[in-house]
This record gives sequence, C-alpha cells and structure tokens, in this order.
Amino acid sequence: MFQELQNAVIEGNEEESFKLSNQYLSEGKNPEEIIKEGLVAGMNTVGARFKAYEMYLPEVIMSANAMKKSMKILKPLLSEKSVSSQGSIIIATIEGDLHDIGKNLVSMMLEGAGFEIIDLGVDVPIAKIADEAHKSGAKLVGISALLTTTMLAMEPAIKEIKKRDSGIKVMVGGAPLTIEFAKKIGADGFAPDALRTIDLSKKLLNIN
Ligand code: B1M
Repeated sequence: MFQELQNAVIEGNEEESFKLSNQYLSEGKNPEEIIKEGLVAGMNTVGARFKAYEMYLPEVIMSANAMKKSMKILKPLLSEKSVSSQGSIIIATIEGDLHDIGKNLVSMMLEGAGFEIIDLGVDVPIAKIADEAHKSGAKLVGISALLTTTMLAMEPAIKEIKKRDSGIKVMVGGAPLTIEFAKKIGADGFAPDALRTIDLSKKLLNIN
C-alpha cells in the first residue's frame, strides 16, 4: 500500500517522500502505519541493498535524509501512547570513535518505532554514558562502534553502567561487532542493523 513512499525513500528522494507522507495524511492514513510500512520498510530495503553492495553510502545517506524529512511531519502526530509507552533509550558512539551514520540510522528507526531517543553523539566518554543513563532513568543504553580499536572500550562501558545500576540493559552494534563478541563483553544484546534494533529494544524492555 505504501510502495510509492518506500520507493521514494529507496531513491533518496526527499521531496517525493515528504509529498507522499503529506498526501497519505490528508487521505486519513495513520502516521504510525506510514512510518512502519512506508519509511521503515523502505529503509529496510536500503539496508539490505547496502549489505549486498547494490547501493553506495552516499545513497544510503540520501535515503536516511528522505526518511528524516518525512519524520518531521509524522513524529509530532504520533499518539501520546506510541511516543511515550515505548520508553527512552540512550544512544552513543563510544569514546575515540567519530562514526555516526549507523548510529543515526539506528536512532531514526527507534524514534520511528516510538522510542524517545537521548542521543549523546560521538566520541562519548564511558563515564558520560554511565552518568546520563543513571540521570535520565532510561532502562536501555545502545552503544555503537565502528573501529576494531574503539569496540574494546565497550566492555568497560558496560561494566561502568551496570556498576551504577545493574537493572539497565545495554545493547551494542556496529560493523566490526559479532554476536559472540557482544556476549563475551557482557552486553545484553547485539543487533546487526538498524531495523533489527527495534525488535531487540522491545525484547530488552519487555514490550510486546
Ligand atoms: Co571510517 N573506517 N575511519 N570514516 N569508515 C571504517 C569503519 C573502515 C572499516 C574503513 C576501511 O578501512 N575499510 C575503517 C575501520 C578499520 C578497523 O577498525 N579495522 C575506518 C577507519 C580506519 C577510519 C579512520 C581511522 C581513518 C583515518 O583517519 N585514518 C577514521 C577514524 C576516525 C575516528 O572515528 N576516530 C575514520 C573516519 C571516517 C570518516 C569521518 C571519514 C567517515 C565517518 C563519517 C560519519 O560517520 N559521520 C568514515 C566512514 C564513512 C567509514 C565507512 C566508509 C562507512 C561507515 C558507515 O557509515 N557505514 C567505513 C567502511 C565500511 O563500513 N564500509 C569506515 C554505513 C552505516 C549505515 O553502517 O555504521 O555499520 P554501520 O551501521 C549499521 C550497523 O552496523 C548497525 O546498524 C547500522 C544501520 O544498519 N549498527 C548498530 C551500528 N551501530 C549500531 C548500534 C546498535 C545496533 C546496531 O545498537 C546500539
């Protein structure tokens, strides 16, 4: 039903994505449906094509921007329930690491799924991640790393977060990571891509 919007996202066509989102809204379509079945489904295809070397990074960024532009009008329309009931998640790229394209995609997908995202940015010191997790009351922290050197800082980060509050769950992701590595460093979960981070977050926060 939202194939045209999916295509606009896949093609990275900001104007078309924005126009179609407005059009669906004026036709009375539900904003949550537009996000899930149009924008997120489109980004899902983008992620799969990027992995299969069928799309290049600049194209992925254009797609993410198309989604972002539509989210500007859709997000304020999400019902109070869908915005707040999913809870908040702290997101950060670990210290020493400046890569944020993947982290931003993860944040956008989670926002689209109704989570409140507290994005701490890139090169975030371990103590700051632990402080913010504690202060905000968020029950889930997501840490991203793109370098084989910086991924090593994830283990002490998880230890520090859990030392302050053992109830906080930590998920990790980023291209050099594997599920085995995530388990070894004591993470509660690992997601290989932005879309699968939604299900992982729901699982870790016990949301059906
Ligand atoms: Co960098 N870089 N880079 N870089 N860079 C890589 C990672 C590298 C593999 C390139 C290469 O050599 N082939 C290599 C790392 C090698 C290694 O560690 N073994 C590398 C290097 C070496 C470097 C520098 C050291 C280069 C230098 O200066 N000599 C330097 C380091 C800077 C630093 O961080 N301190 C550097 C710098 C840069 C730029 C600034 C130029 C730029 C980053 C721009 C930015 O992010 N704003 C950049 C880029 C763009 C890349 C590549 C080309 C692309 C990364 C990317 O954005 N991928 C990358 C090569 C590659 O991966 N092909 C490379 C697209 C993105 C959508 O995928 O980030 O994997 P990804 O995110 C996915 C999943 O991993 C997952 O979901 C996302 C969406 O599906 N995911 C999560 C990510 N985080 C998650 C968190 C989760 C869950 C899922 O839960 C919380």
